Order: sequence, then structure tokens, then C-alpha cells
Amino acid sequence: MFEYAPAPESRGIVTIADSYGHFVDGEFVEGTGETFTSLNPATEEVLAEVSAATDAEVDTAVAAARKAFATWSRMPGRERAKYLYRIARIIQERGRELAVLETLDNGKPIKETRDFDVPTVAAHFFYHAGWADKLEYAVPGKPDPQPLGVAAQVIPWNFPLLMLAWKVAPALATGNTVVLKPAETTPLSAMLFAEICQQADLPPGVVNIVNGAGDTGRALVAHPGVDKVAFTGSTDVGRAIARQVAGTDKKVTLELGGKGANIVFDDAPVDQAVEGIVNGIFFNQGHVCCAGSRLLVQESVAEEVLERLKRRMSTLRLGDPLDKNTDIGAVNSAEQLKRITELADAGEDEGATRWSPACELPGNGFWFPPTVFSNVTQAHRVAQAEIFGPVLSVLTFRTPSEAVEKANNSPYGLSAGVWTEKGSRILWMANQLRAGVVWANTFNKFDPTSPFGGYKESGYGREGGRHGLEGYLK
Ligand code: TXE
Repeated sequence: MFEYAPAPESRGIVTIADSYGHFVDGEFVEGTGETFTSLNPATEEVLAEVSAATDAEVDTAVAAARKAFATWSRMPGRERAKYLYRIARIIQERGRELAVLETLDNGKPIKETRDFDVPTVAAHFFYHAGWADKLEYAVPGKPDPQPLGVAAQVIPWNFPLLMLAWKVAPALATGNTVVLKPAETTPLSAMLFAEICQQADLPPGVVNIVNGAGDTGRALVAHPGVDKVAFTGSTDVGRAIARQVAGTDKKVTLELGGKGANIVFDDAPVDQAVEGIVNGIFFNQGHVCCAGSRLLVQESVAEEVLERLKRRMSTLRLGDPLDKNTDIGAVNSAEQLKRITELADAGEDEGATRWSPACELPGNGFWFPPTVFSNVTQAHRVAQAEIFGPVLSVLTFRTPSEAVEKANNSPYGLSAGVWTEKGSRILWMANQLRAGVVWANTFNKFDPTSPFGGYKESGYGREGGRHGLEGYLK
């Protein structure tokens, strides 16, 4: 566990350059494209100017990855593993710096970056280092799987470092090389990761990072030198990418949105369930694709659960993300705040009952209070749309079958949670629920050994575990 200095000093441990270009062929290079700013969403302070990669810069990065692939893919697995272990250890050593930078750029509480994001990122590199020399076991029935080549990886802003780790670690372990594009609102931790790659003496070109927004992402996905596309983000962009690569032989994995159901039965231990509900929706301001954004609660305990939930929500501390007592940080961007606000307003207009605890929002920055909607019907937009914010919709059910029917009544199928004392019911529910992950008496638990991914509009392919390696092998 790291020791944290109080908020003002914390800032001092990270160095942020005034401007950033890209990381190509082992070097930081200046960008020639248009620039955009990366803000601290808690204060709206400009953290850095960042250059958006042009088509020519994307081309140079892909060429560097191609060149590096020739040697990286032939390197014995145990040699590749050494680099992954080294990266994992440096992430631990520089964990405090990474956590503060991630909190500054993303707005999420330091408690989360310190205790969840950074340790989980290190765990992903450790786990995948262990696979690098055991690939003959990675795909059952295929004892000699081969890497695909150059992986184009486009990631979102909700877990900038963790999404990078989910994508980079398996790609490298399996002998692929990478061109990664971070999200335009959260490029900074990826730039620090680039520094870590240099520190680990990772051969030039194995990891390349190009900054930019949708145009850069599109150019990267379209590049003929790319063999694999891995994307996490919105369903709309996921669809566009699927169309873009249709008819090519690029392999694709897509991890898209969700509208997870957290299902509480009347025999569940209520205090534990309420903690799970809070964690399910308010963790990371609800910017979580597998968030438990729909609470399905059995009718007989609905009132009690809602009351206790409101009491617990009243104790959540919203504010300075660098304060280690903060539970709810800033929303990542003005754009995301607008989306959340519109959907929450629609909930109210459609007749659902809105409630938030009394809570003062800071004057600057992007903030949304923890919010719960009751009297929600399945047709309400707050029950259907991915809000991607700290907004929970409560629905009730009477029987397990009704719970399943309501949980599955969603275009998405990423996550679900079941709270009950009955083991047999958990197994029955897990079989009925159309979700890539079903948690039992817990929520939002992640481990590098477990595959993660969705059904329906939540995408396809799995990340993590042995299954995640398959997306990088042929
Ligand atoms: O996502 P985008 P946005 C959902 C969530 C959120 C909504 C919109 O509901 O409210 O999406 O978020 C890059 N070709 N999720 O607009 O645009 C972009 O630069 C290639 C769920 O931020 O999908 C960024 O790096 N790349 C989700 C990444 O895609 C393109 C996480 C994601 O941005 C591109 C994020 C294009 N045409 C949002 N257009 C999850 N599953 O966790 C954009 N990008």
C-alpha cells in the first residue's frame, strides 16, 4: 500500500509537460497535427496541450510496429516475459505518480486509482508475463498459436490506464506489437506509460502511442498495416469500426456499453447488498461499462432497500478527487456531464421519481450528484439507455423468472449481479442471465485471470484470462 501525501503536495509528485505529441519507435515525438487540451475535470484547469496524430503520423507509428514485429514475435516467450515483468514492477514502483496523474486527468478519486486502478494494472502485466512462454496452452487443441501482427488499440477515458493494460499486456505477451490511441480527454497516463516502456528497455516500436480523437482512431483502424483491432468505447463507434473492417481480414474485438442489472432477493443480507449496490453504480462516478445501473429488487423488500440505500448515499463524500476521503469525484468531461444531465432530466420528464442526497457541488469542474430513480418502468429511458454516470434506476420484481425477464430486457448484455443466500438460485440465475459476467453477492470485481466481455450490443470477444489471449493469436 502506498503512503499518500495530503492533496496539495500530491500534485507535486507528477511532472506534466506543457505539450505532448506521440510515442513512436521508442521515442517521444512532437506532433504536427492540430492540438487539443487535456483538462483536469475537477477544476477545468488545462493540464497539457496535446497534438492529434495526422494520417502520416499514424502511418509512421504502424510502420514502426510492423518493423518491431519481426523481432518481437520471434523472441523466445521467456524473454518477452522479462519485459512484461519489468513493466509490472515499474508500475508498482511508480504507482503513486500514476495514481495522482490518473486522478488529475480523469477526475476519479485517488482512493480508487491508488487501491484499484494502479494495482490492477500491475496485476495485468504480471499475469500476462506468466503466459508469454506458455502459449502452447493458450488455445485448446492448437498447440502452436501465432501472433497476428500489429494491433490497433483504441481505448476510452473511464479507466485510461487499466484499459491500456487490458489491451497492451495480452498483445505483448502473445508476440504482437501495438499502436494504441488513448481517449482525447485522458491521454496523460498513457504518456507516462510510454516513459515506463523506455525505462523497461522495451525494444523500440513494440509499443507506439498516437494521440488524437475520432479522426485519428478512424485512420488507425483503417490502416492496411494493421492486423487486429481492439476497441473499447461506445456502441455507435463500435458499430462504425465493425463496418470499417468488414471485408478485410483484420481480427476485431469490441467491448461496448452496458446496462447491468443488480438483482436483490428478499433473503439477501441487506447491508451487504446496499454496499454492493453503491459500489455497483457509484464506483468511478458510474463511468463503468459493467456498472449495476439498474437495481432490480424483490417487491417485499423494495421499500426497506431503497430507504437504506438513500441513507447510505447521504454519507457519500463528493469533492476533490485528490482527497483520499472522497468517494465520488468529477465527471470526466463537459460532454459526458451534458449526456448524464439530459438522460436524468428525461427520467424526470417521463414520470420516474428522482432523488439525490443534499450535496453541494463545487463551483468549477464537472459534477453530478449521486442520484436514484424510483417508480421506474422498463420503458423509461433511464431503464434502457446507458447513462454512464452516477444514476441508478430502481425496478421491482416478484419472482426469479420475472427478475430474469426484466434483467434480460436490454439491448446490452455485459454484467449482472445476484444477491441471495441460496446457492442453487445463483446458479439458476447465472444460466438464465444473458450477461458476460454474473457476480454473486458482490459487484464490480475484476481479476486478470477472468475473461470479461459482452453479449448482444455489448460487443464481442473476451479480454482477460486465457480466453483473452485468443483475440491476439491465430
Ligand atoms: O465514446 P467514444 P465517448 C459509452 C458511454 C458514453 C458514450 C460516449 O455510454 O456515454 O459511450 O462516450 C475513439 N474510430 N462508453 O463519446 O466516442 C475515441 O477517440 C475509431 C462506454 O467518449 O466511443 C476514444 O478513444 N475510434 C465505454 C474511444 O473511441 C474512435 C467507454 C471511445 O470514444 C472513433 C466509453 C472512430 N470513428 C464510452 N470515434 C465502455 N464500454 O466502457 C471515437 N473514437
